[in-house]
Amino acid sequence: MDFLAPLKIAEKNSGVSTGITALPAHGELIQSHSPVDGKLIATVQAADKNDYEAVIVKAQSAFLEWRTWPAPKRGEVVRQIGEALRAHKEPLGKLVSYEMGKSLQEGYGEVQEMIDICDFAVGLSRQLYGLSMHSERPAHRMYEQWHPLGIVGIISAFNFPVAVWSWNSMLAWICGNVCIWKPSEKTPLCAVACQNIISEVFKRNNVPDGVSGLVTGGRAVGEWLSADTRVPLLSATGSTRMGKAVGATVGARLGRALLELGGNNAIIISEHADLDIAIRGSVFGAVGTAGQRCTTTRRLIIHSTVYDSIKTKLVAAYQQLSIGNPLDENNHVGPLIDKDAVVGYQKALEACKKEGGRFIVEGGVLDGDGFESGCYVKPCIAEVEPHFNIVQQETFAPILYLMKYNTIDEAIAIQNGVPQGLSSSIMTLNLREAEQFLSASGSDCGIANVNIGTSGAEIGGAFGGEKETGGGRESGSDAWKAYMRRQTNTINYSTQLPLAQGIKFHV
Ligand code: UN1
Repeated sequence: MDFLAPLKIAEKNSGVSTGITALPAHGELIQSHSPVDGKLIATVQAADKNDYEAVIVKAQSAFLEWRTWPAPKRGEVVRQIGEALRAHKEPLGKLVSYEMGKSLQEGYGEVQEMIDICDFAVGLSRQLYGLSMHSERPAHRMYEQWHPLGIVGIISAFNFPVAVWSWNSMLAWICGNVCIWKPSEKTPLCAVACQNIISEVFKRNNVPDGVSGLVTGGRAVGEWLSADTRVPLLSATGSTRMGKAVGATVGARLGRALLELGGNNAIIISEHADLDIAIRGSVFGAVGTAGQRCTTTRRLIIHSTVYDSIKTKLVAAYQQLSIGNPLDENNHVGPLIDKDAVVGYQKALEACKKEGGRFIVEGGVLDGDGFESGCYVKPCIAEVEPHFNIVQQETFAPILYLMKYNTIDEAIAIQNGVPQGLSSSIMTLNLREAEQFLSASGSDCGIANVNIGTSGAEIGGAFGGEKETGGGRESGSDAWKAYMRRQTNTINYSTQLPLAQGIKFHV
């Protein structure tokens, strides 16, 4: 593969590193097979408990130095990482596409998202502002400042194998933290490639070795990070089931968890919608990344007066979709990540039919030429009732559920009537209903859009959601505050010791 060499991916790779140095690894051997063609890309040796310890110890000592670097100087290192990512955008985007299975355009888009967060973090490195307050006591000054936490653990998912790590690590670094990354064991080569790219930058800048730890592995590594009191913050992206386990373990030790979990995102299509925008937004939202984004559009809540016309247009649009090798830019939809995901998709189709769902675009697994990996499935559409069990769940596959509404209040209630709360949209040109959707009595999600689909958020906003989505916020706005500890400082420069609240105390 032409894109492996510039990323320094060998046939056998260590999945353990301290940022500059790849350490010998002693855990299981992970074979990374591409869902695109089923071929073995390369192997990665995972971390065992001793390897994990070595990375933690190195991270602890690196933190002692890294936290003393001025934040803008740390930002300068992140600026150079952004430059290195620009230089590697093509091979890294291709690797993302080949190892994970998303379309090449989306692979490039993911690397672009990394570059964008680098730029954002560079600016932020000069803006880690605290407030200053007026003290109630004379000749006293009161202010707050933000300090780094220490080791930030990052558990990332297969579906955004590089971008979500960078949202966390770039912010964590400019804040003065060191990071330890457990990538998905389904996409370990993307992680090795990122380590290889940044290690050059770190070396050039004399960054202490240990600032960017990598501990590849499965569930056990996640459990070590969750239980480890040396890891004050653990940021985890993945299923709600995983998040509940991580949240419970981190909570039991009173650590901080930043959780970005499942979504069950809906678009409300009003009778006042621009139907062309509504269709395009819905189709990209539902089939982009083969339905494997946490922001994927899973439900369309359609006004009864436009329901039939939307249905006809959707069926026509789905007929135009070409499914196949995602590295071929003529294809819209690539494979699911693996055969387990295909089984999950099939089970969801069965469950939907059993509950009375009617498929207007049939699903199915593709076989034959070009589909040898067994991971390609047909994007499909079912008419359902909002309360169906299967409609309440997140299935990581391109299955779109249609349902009808009559009043905007009813549409919002359906939209909110699921356990998850990540992303949501309304398609409407009507100002009143748009504002109602965005109001406190509107969408209960972390992201609420108007005339835009549910996926494809920009890095500048805080990203995350409510309810079973976990409540964390990553990426833009003031999400950086989650990676720091706040300290309130009061300084007395008077010759007295007045007490707050006017308390008198004489000895
Ligand atoms: C995810 O699926 O975990 O908003 C992240 C989006 C992307 C990020 C998705 N920017 O769809």
